[in-house]
Amino acid sequence: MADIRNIVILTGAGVSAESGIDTFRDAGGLWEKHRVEDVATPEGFARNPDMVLGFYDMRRAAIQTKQPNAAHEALARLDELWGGELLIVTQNVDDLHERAGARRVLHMHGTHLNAWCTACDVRSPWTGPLIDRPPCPACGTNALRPDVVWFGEMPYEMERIYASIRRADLFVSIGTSGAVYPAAGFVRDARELGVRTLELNLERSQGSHWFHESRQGPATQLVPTWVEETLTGLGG
Ligand code: BV8
Repeated sequence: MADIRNIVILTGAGVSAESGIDTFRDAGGLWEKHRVEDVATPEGFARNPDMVLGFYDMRRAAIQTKQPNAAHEALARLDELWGGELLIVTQNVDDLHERAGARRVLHMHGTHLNAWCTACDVRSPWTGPLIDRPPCPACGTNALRPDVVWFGEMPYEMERIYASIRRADLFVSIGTSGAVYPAAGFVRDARELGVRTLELNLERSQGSHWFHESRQGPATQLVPTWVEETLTGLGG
């Protein structure tokens, strides 16, 4: 453990599941109720913008009624106390990491709490609905879309993510199925760079074989334990 200084943590929907936010692929998950192609692609948005805006309005309203859980809180504590480099790369579009107090957070798939104007390209903080086509706060045009990365679109800050993985001593993946790229490929990139890799997930993910160690269980149990180990220098 002594030689671990720089840490990259990838989180997915599983870290917010115990806060009552639906995951995508688990039983009763979002993709059981909605066709990905219809609600999370630029083509789906062009075909039926009301369906897509309604889908994200529902989720944007829902996350504002949820609270961070013990996993978010433990990661915020690690962020506060860790003297080395640390970056929480989240695939989640909720703000629970930040509401728990984490600061070194990067949303590679965007956030529910911004609206993105397709006319002037400005991203504005947003908590209300978009389905009634409100004007852009910057240019007044009625061309706002959710600030999330849809399938076929380039995730955000990829260079910053790869640079952090190149400098990392430890890569930890929490609550993600490893089903969606490029995020699902980070563990392999890290492994090939000689970085130590650890998975904390309810069940083994699709990329589980790439991890040096894989622990199964709920994030609210696994994450506080791992953070304690890491802060007391006992972790692996
Ligand atoms: C792109 C935002 C070009 C929107 C999302 C290579 C091979 C094959 C396909 C591709 C490839 N490269 C690109 C593709 C295409 C595609 C892709 O990967 N398709 C898949 C389906 C095969 N990727 C893209 O289109 C990406 N863009 O590639 O651009 C490019 C190419 C190269 C380099 C750069 C760019 C864009 C993808 C982003 C799409 N947007 N979300 C929204 O939120 O609505 S993806 C969305 O699903 C999430 O953000 C996340 O990324 C992904 C997976 O979800 P998870 O978070 O993992 O959730 P899931 O439900 O799947 O799993 C939950 C896990 O938690 C489970 O393992 C479960 O066991 C665990 N769990 C549950 N409860 C708990 C728990 N764990 C602990 N505790 C608990 N309590």
